[in-house]
Amino acid sequence: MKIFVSAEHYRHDPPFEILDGQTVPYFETPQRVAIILAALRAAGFASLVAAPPATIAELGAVHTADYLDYLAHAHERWQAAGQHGPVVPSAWPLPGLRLRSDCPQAAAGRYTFDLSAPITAGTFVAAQSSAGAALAGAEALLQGERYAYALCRPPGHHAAANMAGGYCYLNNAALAADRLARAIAPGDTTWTLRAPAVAVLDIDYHHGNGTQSIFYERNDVLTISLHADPAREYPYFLGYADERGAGAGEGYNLNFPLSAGIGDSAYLAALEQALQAIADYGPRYLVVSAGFDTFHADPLGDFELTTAAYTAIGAAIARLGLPTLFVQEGGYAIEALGANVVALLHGATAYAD
Ligand code: SP5
Ligand code: ZN
Repeated sequence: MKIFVSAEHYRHDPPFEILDGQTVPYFETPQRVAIILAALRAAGFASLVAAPPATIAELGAVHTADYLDYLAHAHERWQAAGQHGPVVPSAWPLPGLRLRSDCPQAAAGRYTFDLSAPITAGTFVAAQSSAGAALAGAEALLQGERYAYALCRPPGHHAAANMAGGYCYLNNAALAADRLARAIAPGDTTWTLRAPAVAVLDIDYHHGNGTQSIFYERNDVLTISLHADPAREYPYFLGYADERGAGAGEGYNLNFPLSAGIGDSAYLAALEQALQAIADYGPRYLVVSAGFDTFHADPLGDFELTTAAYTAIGAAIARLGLPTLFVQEGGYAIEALGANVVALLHGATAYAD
């Protein structure tokens, strides 16, 4: 399996986050990549490639130009305004308020939906590097690889077309899915334009709100997410079962909100339903937003999955028989993160046809 690594990820290393009102060390730490890499090497995965950073033009496929300009310059504008430390919003233009100011503090509120996406001097280049890994993974599938794994950091599935949040800045999985969808639509006579192309399966503990919103009105990318019920868990404001897509995309978004304490067997049963929906859709490619914060020991989650579950998840995904890109998302039980990533990839490759 080809593995693409975001080589510049370490340049994003925020010192703290404010988690439910408490200042704590940043959970989404550079150590996560080191731990995953060590586990992959120990397990014999040898084909590790440092991907080039994604260009602004590539990012424009799913992100707005004004948001990319914000991300690229937020930190320098923050400093120029005399602010110290990372860019973090302190006020939001919620309904009833006016979007007039574009001073750095107002811009932070406009382009960030929570307190967990601080921007440091190296954040944008790290995010470009992460997106580059996902795009390189998509290219590998287009070149005929059955599997690729993009070791992305920072993660991406909470990032919308014009908003950062939840440790995410650029939506790596959406960029990969969009590239795959665009590659097969034109000139392909067996598929009409916007015909079944790509499915995104999001197995991070948190709802993939960014991915959902990016593809909400499209029917060439089916988006499915299994996650903690947003009635009790972040991101709270999206991820409910009645969100089914809109316009041409109606019926092409599927959410599986799950209960606290869910274990391996109930989780795998829900996954089977999601996989059946993907099989019914009949895509050419699959992108998996692979988060491991569903693990029983994860400090952010309340699911009870074991390491063995990731092997079973990988195997179940493999049975779809689709060229599949795994994109790294969350996972904060760092002592088990390497083993869990290896378990997922082993589960997939062991059942490859
Ligand atoms: C990529 C990723 O996994 N991002 C997750 C970001 C979550 N940040 C906020 C978490 C708030 C947790 N508080 C939950 C309390 C109710 N259980
Ligand atoms: Zn997560």
